[in-house]
Amino acid sequence: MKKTVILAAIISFFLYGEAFPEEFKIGMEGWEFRPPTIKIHTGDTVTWINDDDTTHNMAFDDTALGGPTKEDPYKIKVGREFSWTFKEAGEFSYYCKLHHDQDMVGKVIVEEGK
Ligand SMILES: [Cu+2]
Repeated sequence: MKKTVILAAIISFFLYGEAFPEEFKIGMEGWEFRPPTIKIHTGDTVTWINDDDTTHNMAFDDTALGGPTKEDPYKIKVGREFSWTFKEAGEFSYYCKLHHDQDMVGKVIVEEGK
């Protein structure tokens, strides 16, 4: 992280009493999400990166989230990525529709921002 970003985070924390939004990365590798479960806070962004040698996709179980779901999963080709910012707290399960049968599933646990 750049020094200016860290400084901005510190100032933001003291001025507003809340943490600077963070970005988390989840790899798609060996037909698995790595790590399969992560814990974040509201306002944080998660980026899924396809490090595999085959196309994957991602779909949330929760259709109310407004993101990609079973009907319209987001296709992530090799080397491509997909980002989503979580605005509400909750537990959001997701999966790769292509490899759901192979247990390619994951979960994002979102806690209320501090
Ligand atoms: Cu897949």
